[in-house]
Amino acid sequence: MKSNTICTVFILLLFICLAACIPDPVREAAPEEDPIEISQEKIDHLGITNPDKLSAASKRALAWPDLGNEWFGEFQVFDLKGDLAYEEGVVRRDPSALIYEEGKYFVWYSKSTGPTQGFGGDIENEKVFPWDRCDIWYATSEDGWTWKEEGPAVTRGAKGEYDDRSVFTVEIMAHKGKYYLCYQTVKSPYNVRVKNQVGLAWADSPDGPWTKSKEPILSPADNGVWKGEEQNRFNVTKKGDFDSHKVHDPCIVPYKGKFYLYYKGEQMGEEITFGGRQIRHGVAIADNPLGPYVKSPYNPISNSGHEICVWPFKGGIGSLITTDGPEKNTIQWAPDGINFEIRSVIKGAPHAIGLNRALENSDTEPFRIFEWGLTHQYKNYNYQYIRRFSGKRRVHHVAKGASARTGG
Ligand code: AAL
Repeated sequence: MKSNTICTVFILLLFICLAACIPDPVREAAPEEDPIEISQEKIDHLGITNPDKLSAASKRALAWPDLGNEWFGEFQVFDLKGDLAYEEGVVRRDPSALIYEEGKYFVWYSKSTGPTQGFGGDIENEKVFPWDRCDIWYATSEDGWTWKEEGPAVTRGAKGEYDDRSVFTVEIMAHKGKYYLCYQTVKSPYNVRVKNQVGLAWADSPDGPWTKSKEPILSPADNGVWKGEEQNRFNVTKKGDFDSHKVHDPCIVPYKGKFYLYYKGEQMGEEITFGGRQIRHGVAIADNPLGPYVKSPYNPISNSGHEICVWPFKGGIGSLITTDGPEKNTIQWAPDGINFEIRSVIKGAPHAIGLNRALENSDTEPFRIFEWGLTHQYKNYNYQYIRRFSGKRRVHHVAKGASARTGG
């Protein structure tokens, strides 16, 4: 062999050796999958044909936490009687939770009158939303069906105050013999870029009188940047945090010796993403009911939802997620009040639910909290009214004429 042939062969061999030693980046990037632990019982329960050939769906089913069907259920909605029955020309919406005191249920809600003109005209004098120009009213009932409207509880502030335009979407917390209402506030002028805040009022009795906080207890994040001067809420240079535009639907829950204020965030430059509007929930925590409330660094704590509907369950917090986002129509639970996981998917729940706090004491049946409560419904865009829901776990699927025991 000539010396340059020997040299070529040597170089070739060297390349082959080097190539064998260099790790294959594609192969290395795909780590070995952890083998899934599968018991015969589980395979039988899930009806898997061949455990050596698992579809993506079967892999997900095998990875599910051990859940029964106790988080799954269905809802029905009914008309109320008395003063909360539908009334032409009046908006009653966003009922608070119900509390039971001195033999009566109490509920608070947003109330306004007259139709909505919207943002097209004279926003100084007209009504831009059904929840514009609202005050917070309350009603009582002995049986939860027939209600007596008792009068206003918290009214709008004087001109120039942070709540001079509307006080609305209220929640109640009863704690150690005192009562706290938290609610959304807007200051005039109500244009599409106006920031919305949260106010608080407290009293020694559910009938008041209520003392209002001089300042809001929660405000939007201040890190979004509007683009241009035009009143357009979609035009931004920077969107900012999930709650850079509005903090809405506040609900305070006493939890682990502190006060967790759950709320919905609306973001400047909100988009429609998969599953609906970009709505996410956050939480702010205080040592005292009156605050100061400090936003959790883990916010947002949901990627979906709309009105806040939260309740204590089994040492953690349950949350009903409706309306917007990829996880809408799910019930979620967080063992620590912050890290929520999906526990069930439901057909669709009544909107703006006011939970019945008198049902809160079950630690074994998560769906019991939905036995009955209040919700609101749109008669049309101008007028909404309060109704009653009942929720039931789904435990049977039975053909006509068959019994729940034998099926068919
Ligand atoms: C409600 C709530 C908030 C919104 C509007 C009034 O159901 O989510 O209160 O601002 O709709």
